[in-house]
Amino acid sequence: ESENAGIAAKSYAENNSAETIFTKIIRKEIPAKIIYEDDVCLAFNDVNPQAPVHFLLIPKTRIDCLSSSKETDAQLLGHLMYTAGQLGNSLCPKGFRLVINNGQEGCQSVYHLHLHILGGMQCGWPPV
Ligand code: D5M
Repeated sequence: ESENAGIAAKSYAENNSAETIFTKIIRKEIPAKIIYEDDVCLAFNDVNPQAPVHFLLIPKTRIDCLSSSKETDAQLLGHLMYTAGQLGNSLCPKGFRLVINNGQEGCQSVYHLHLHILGGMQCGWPPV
């Protein structure tokens, strides 16, 4: 059992160290419509928009998903949340929605933490 745990831990570590397509966007190796950038985060339009305004905000340092973030990431997470509010308000002054998909049942497909900011339309509730 401990051997299996070791294998699981290794494959998680390997998976966790793998880059995603967002790393290439951060390095400007593939194109994206970048709408904001600072030292620690980057915002760019979603390639498959689900609203008239739909962009993603990501940390430049990779965290694979929200639930794997550490307490030491709290300042970065706060900066992302604050920045989402500022960008959302400037692009969607009448309101917007913030979404973080987390893990399989959360419908996460890219394992580099990202905040979806959606707006430019009337949102509904419940969301699903
Ligand atoms: O959402 C991942 C999101 O990432 C999804 O809405 C598409 C978007 N995406 C994927 N590749 C790109 C590129 N290259 N540019 C811009 N946007 C992209 P999730 O929350 O993981 O389901």
